[in-house]
Amino acid sequence: MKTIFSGIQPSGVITLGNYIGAISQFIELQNDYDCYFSIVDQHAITVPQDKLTLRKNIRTLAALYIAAGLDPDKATLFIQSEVPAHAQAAWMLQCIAYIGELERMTQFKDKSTGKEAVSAGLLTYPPLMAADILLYGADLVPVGEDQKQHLELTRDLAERFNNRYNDIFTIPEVRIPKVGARIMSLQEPTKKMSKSDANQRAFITLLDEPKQIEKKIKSAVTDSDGIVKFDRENKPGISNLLSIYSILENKSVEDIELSYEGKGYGDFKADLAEVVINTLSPIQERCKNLLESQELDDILDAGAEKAAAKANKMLKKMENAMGLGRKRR
Ligand code: ATP
Ligand code: LTN
Repeated sequence: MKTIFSGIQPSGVITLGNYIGAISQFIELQNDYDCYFSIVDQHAITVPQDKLTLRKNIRTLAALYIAAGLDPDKATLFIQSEVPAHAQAAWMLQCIAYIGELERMTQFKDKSTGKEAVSAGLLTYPPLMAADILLYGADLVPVGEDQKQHLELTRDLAERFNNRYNDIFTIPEVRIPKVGARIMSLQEPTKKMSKSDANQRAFITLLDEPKQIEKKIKSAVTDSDGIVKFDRENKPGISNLLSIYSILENKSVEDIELSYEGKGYGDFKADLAEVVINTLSPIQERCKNLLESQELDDILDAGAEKAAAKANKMLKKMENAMGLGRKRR
């Protein structure tokens, strides 16, 4: 059975973009692969986080993974910082990564440009991500479009390590969904929807109340011609809303366009709000129950134990390949 690894940062409550681009892929794949899904809290601290909020977001993300359909009997769910091998392997990979290639990452440029204080961790974020993936010998990494460049760097680091030391790493492939790989901001539809956007109206979280969802969709930026038609180039706002509708309702964009012929954006937005609310409300209900349960902690304890057992084996191989410590089995 092939192995899958992916992670989501607990840098806020996850958005509809994370759900469509990442979690729904995970759920589809869990039946056919040996899956490891992580709450990558060490990635989240590459930018400042409030400690109480971070703790809350970690647990909420774990509950949302399961509430959205992840089955802990099929996939391993764990918190990155609870498996120390990630940080240990990340250090070794940082030592073979070049500053120049890290500085070329667009996510680093986006998150550092114009900032006065940029943490070293923001620059060395990709070797930690490479460690996540390579420790499990992942064949496939399901992510949204924005992570493609990080995956390419992971492959380069794995190949460099294999050539320089010992051929121990599987070279992972990226898996990007055909639709929904890049859900856009509701306020600036040429920018991706992001949970850490300063403008709360730019994204819908999985825990937004129906009223908030209605408001955010109603105030989503569109254009002034009033025709519900997909045209990414000239009508990015309405195209993004059409994509969301199409994915959540499993209807083709053409069919949706047809059913709104002669109607305005008001009707379309009201119906889309209903679609989003209907998708999210059962997830929210399950999430609430999980957060109050001991079951969630049991799942995370078992997940960390299983992940560590697998990761530690690869960590040993890495140390042996590089000549760290003393040779042991
Ligand atoms: P942050 O705003 O803190 O950078 P984020 O919302 O971009 O976070 P991540 O935790 O970095 O989310 O990403 C988790 C997963 O969700 C990744 O696989 C990523 O590619 C995917 N993803 C993130 N945003 C979107 C989006 N707008 N559309 C589709 N997929 C997305
Ligand atoms: N960088 C990713 C989150 C992430 C990840 C991973 C994704 C961290 N480690 C390993 C896939 C595999 C992001 O979405 N920003």
